[in-house]
Amino acid sequence: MITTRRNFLYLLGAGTIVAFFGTSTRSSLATSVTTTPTGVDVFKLPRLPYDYNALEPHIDATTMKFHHDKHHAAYIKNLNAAVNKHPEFQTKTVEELLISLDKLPKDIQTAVRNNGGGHLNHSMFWQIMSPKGGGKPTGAIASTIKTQFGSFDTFKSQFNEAGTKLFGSGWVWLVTRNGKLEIITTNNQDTPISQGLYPIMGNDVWEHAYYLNYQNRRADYLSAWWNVINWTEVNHRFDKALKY
Ligand code: MN3
Repeated sequence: MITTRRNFLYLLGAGTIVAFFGTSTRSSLATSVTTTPTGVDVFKLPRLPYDYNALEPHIDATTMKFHHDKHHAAYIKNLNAAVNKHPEFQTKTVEELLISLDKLPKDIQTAVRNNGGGHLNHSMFWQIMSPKGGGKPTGAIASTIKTQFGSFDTFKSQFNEAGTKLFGSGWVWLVTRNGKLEIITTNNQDTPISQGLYPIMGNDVWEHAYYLNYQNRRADYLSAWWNVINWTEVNHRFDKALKY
């Protein structure tokens, strides 16, 4: 399941998808002048960049398989169904849709918020984990965490505490606000980019992310998750965050 489609996963844009899947999609969209659903699904499920069992023992293969193949796939399906109702939005990237939710037709705002958010959040999630991950942070994110939180351990415990205290389903994030690192949480599939904040990294604390292996022990899952963090990718996203 190794993929070299890093940019594909990262950009998630309709245009990018067309680049990989050929131009027939774009041609049919370009000639579509009615609001009739075209039946063309522009958003595609990105491939996992590693095998389902690659993150064991921290995240088990069954959880990964259901999480990616069922949950993420459902967000894609529902996002496509939403934009297919208004084909003029099929050319937007998922980020563009989520940044301007209030500009979308009322009848698809909630569906795009939930399912576009689910697509974007999970696409990031697969990338910021790696079977070769874990350990202490590296590069610029390491020094910035040390400067702003005092130590990696302090940062990690604040991040875990935020994730543990989040009631119900949602995400815990590291974002930048005015150039400074900040830990925030969002409910459901809400994404920081809808608040104008770029997510450097985020952990999924929906029960579907951990319940098979950890049952109700969300704190144990949050602790174990650091063993699979891909600091190279986190640094890449930190760089983007500073320019966002
Ligand atoms: Mn999830």
